[in-house]
Amino acid sequence: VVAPPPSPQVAVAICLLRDKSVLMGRRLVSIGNSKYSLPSGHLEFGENFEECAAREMKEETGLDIEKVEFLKVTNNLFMDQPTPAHYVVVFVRAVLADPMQTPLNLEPDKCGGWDWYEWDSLPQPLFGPIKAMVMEGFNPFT
Ligand code: 8DG
Ligand code: MG
Ligand code: MG
Repeated sequence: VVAPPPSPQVAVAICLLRDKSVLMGRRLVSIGNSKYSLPSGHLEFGENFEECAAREMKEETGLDIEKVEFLKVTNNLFMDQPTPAHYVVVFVRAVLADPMQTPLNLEPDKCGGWDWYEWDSLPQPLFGPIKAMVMEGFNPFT
């Protein structure tokens, strides 16, 4: 039996904005392990981007979000991984439905914990794709 060729996958990553800060966490999964990244996850069959963003945010942090807006799409190759991967990533921004709500680390096997970071002092090391976007001048606040 021959394995089917791999396919590109679609993910949604969320810039959750609170004052001057965004929510980030340290990845504990193979792609980008130990690097800081935004909450994100795979688009499920039949979902729109806003639904995916709200679902992944709820699953990973317990937070309810609103005002989800499309920002940018990127094409990301991870060819030097043990299992090569190809992601089309839809970046959105959103805000908290309740500004008093605080993030929970609901997938501690995948994330070291969530925290708020000001855009001009993001945590290091950043996950490659978001690092590249920041270096190109991407700013989810503008
Ligand atoms: P799921 O099973 O919950 O659907 O997925 P997940 O476990 O939450 O997936 P994820 O790793 O959080 O996100 C899916 C992929 O998105 C990730 O493996 C790599 C890709 N991705 C990029 N660029 C970026 C980025 O800048 N930030 C984040 N967070 N993920 C990104 O290609
Ligand atoms: Mg995720
Ligand atoms: Mg997820």
